[in-house]
Amino acid sequence: MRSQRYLTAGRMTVVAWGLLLSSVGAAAAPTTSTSRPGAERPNIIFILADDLGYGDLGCYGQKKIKTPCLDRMASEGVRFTQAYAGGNVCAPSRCCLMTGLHTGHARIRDNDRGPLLPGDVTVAEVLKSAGYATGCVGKWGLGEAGTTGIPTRQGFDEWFGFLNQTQAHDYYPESLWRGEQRVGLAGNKGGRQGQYVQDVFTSEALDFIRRHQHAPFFLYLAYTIPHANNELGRTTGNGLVVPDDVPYSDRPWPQPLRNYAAMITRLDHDVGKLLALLGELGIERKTVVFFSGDNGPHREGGADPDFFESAGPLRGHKKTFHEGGIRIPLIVRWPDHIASGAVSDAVCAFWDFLPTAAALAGAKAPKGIDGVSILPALGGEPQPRREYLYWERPGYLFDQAARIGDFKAVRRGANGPIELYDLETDIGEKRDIASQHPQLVAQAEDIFRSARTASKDYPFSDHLPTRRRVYGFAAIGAVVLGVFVVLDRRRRKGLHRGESGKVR
Ligand SMILES: [Ca+2]
Repeated sequence: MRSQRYLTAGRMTVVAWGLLLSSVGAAAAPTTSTSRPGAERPNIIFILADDLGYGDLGCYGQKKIKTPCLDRMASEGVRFTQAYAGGNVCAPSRCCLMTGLHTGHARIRDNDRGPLLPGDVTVAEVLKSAGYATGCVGKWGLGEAGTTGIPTRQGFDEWFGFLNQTQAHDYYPESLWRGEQRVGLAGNKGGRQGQYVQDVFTSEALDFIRRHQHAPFFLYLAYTIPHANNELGRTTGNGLVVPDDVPYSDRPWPQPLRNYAAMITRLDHDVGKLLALLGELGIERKTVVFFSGDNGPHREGGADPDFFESAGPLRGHKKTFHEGGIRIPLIVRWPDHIASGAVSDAVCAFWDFLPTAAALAGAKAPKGIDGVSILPALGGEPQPRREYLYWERPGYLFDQAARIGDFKAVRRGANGPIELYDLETDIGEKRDIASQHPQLVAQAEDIFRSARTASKDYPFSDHLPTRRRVYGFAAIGAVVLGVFVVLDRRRRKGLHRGESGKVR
């Protein structure tokens, strides 16, 4: 793979750490959560933003939106330039993050389906079985109340937030889930706007860290910023909800854009609070913090990704398998263990998180997953070569994509033509070179067929009518319309004769 270069990362202790733990890990890891051997194993925090673009942070080239805390986090850790989300929309992406599988194997491959089943193994279950305290705060989306897919049935000791993704559009909810109980937010009762949900999540996360500071813990903090309140956006034109638009109040931008920027800066500030708490508690050197986003930037609720260049140089946004839909920011910080200010162009994806977390904890990842540990990349070492990365989304059209070395194959619809791009020379996917590389196209076609397992929930076909059916329906419609017009003319003629007769 031409792109396996490690730009500024130095060799740090993380690789030795991984080797040490992997050699003793599984045996040393306790099987119950009551015996925790170790402060020596790092805490793990994964902070996820919702619909944050590859170009939305200063450290990824953003010029208009201020993100000083995340920029500093990048300067203290490793910033990945070729990290990918699990999918191009929320639920499948999060399923990949939690289960270490790509969307060709994952339980949940599109929005609004699921839930996770008891046999699905999550990163929380892996870490819990290794003795970690596990907590989830924010937006879940992998199972509704009463199902086996909720966080407390998937390895999390503690859970607070939205189960339902649509309900998560609301930034002032009247209630949230705590464990398996619905709890009210007094400040938002009766439609009041007293508790902005991002602030509530931040307080909850800080509280979780304080309570578990002495034991190894795993915190999955899935914020909803900068996702739009789509329903509000449809009625008011502004679904970007934030308590104030500081520090952008004086910008000559439309209000939704001031709000979008303020949301991201607020998120940045909250990440800063969390990192500051780790320092305050003296646990920053034993806490690995990941920060990323679940898919590309959106154009919902009045947002304008073109104005902010939210996808950076990439083509497309959320819901596409072009790079803008799936390439996302990824920053990892672990002081004294990984290099400061490193930039890695290692190719990795959400399904690599589970095996990476397992390696950090000295736990065994389940067999047969798609992910690999990225500890080598974190330590500035080359990642072992992987044959390809694969994505699918079985929407109206069954879309698929594969990253093969520096090449990227995309197909819109199960019967669509395969497009091919060379990301090394064409990061914006402007030149389809499929006709020049029939062998690579054949390889992509083979991956699109073989990289997935069949799923009764997600049949391998388009759900839109075929072109022939569209023409057929159009022809029938034209005939019906013609007959209606002729009959109507005759009716009018008859009516005219009758009226004339009456006058006479
Ligand atoms: Ca999302």
